[in-house]
Amino acid sequence: MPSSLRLYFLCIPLACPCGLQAAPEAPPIGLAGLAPGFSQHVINAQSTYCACAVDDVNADGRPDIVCGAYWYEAPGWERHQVREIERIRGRFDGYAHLMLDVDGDGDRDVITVNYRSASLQWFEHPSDLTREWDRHYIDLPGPMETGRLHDIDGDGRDDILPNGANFAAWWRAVPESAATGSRGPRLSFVRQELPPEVKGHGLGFGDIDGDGRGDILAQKGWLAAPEDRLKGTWTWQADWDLTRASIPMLPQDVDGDGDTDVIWSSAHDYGIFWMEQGRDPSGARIWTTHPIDGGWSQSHALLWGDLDGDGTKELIAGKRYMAHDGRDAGATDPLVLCRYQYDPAGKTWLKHSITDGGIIGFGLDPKLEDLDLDGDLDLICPGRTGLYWLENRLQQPKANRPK
Ligand SMILES: [Ca+2]
Ligand SMILES: [Ca+2]
Ligand SMILES: [Ca+2]
Ligand SMILES: [Ca+2]
Repeated sequence: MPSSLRLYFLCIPLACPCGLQAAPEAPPIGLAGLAPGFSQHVINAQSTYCACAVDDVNADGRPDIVCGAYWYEAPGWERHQVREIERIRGRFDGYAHLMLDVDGDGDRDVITVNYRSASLQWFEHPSDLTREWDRHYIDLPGPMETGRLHDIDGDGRDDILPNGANFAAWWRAVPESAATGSRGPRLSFVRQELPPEVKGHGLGFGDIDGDGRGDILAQKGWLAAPEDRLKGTWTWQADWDLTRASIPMLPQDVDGDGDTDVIWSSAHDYGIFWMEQGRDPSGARIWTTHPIDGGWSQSHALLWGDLDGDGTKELIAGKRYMAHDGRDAGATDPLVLCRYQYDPAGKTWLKHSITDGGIIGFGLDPKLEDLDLDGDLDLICPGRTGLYWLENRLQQPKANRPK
């Protein structure tokens, strides 16, 4: 553990019942452990929010960053207030930041999925950006680890899929009639129940059985989507029983044999794995687990994308710093971010370190987006050790190009 991180570990407040307070002093930022091909940018070293989003908040053509109480204006990352954020039993609310134009006025609003307030909320992008963003409650269903947007009912519109700790449901985005002069319909969100087996730690969305419909993956199995995803019955398939799994779990055809495999990691312990889909002699679906990396712990959030620009997507994983305030296995190990490329010839994964022993973690909802619009995907990393942009140097940003 680097001495700077050890110092930070000792300084971080483990619980604070007293509401908002100043963030702890962050350690000095070093470039140690950063892989070639990336540049590290400090957006806010004092930020401790665990989710972020990328959106052109001020509509100037440059993507900005939304993270917790603030949005940061590109290209200089000037900080602007979004709202005050409640700290509940030592943690800031906001376990996912999902951008969607909820009120149909043409700008994207931010939906938050929340554990300690047990709420789904959305915050209205104001026309006057000097104002705070107004809060709207969607529902109070119970604690949620985090959540993601997916088109669950197949109507072409994203819905909300949270990872409920003690409930099983998704929220269907329903367009209401567009008001005069609006840019689109205002959305309401309608709770849709799911079989209770989907409760637990772990969540994913994708077509497991190849029928073209997105299924829902969970800690102990998956739900097969019915033809009518609103009125039909989602059928539980108890195909696996994982330790607390990542959010998301990634349904991907890893080995390119035409069926969907599942990449997942142990969110609060060591290990990243993939489960290979196959058939037993009777034709029943079976899963064979293969390790990807057992060397580091707390990879809570996984990303999937073409970071190295070779035309093939890879797994990107990062450690979530202090997921359970030091109680998880490997909680004080160095922070790491890695990408893993499947090698079909060797049937193995090639590991590439992105950062090793640095200050950057992945939190609960990091983002993979082309933040500087230069044609390559960048990593925007929120967490309890700050908010950082890892600039991908595959392409040179246009603004920095010599004239
Ligand atoms: Ca902007
Ligand atoms: Ca809006
Ligand atoms: Ca496969
Ligand atoms: Ca880029």
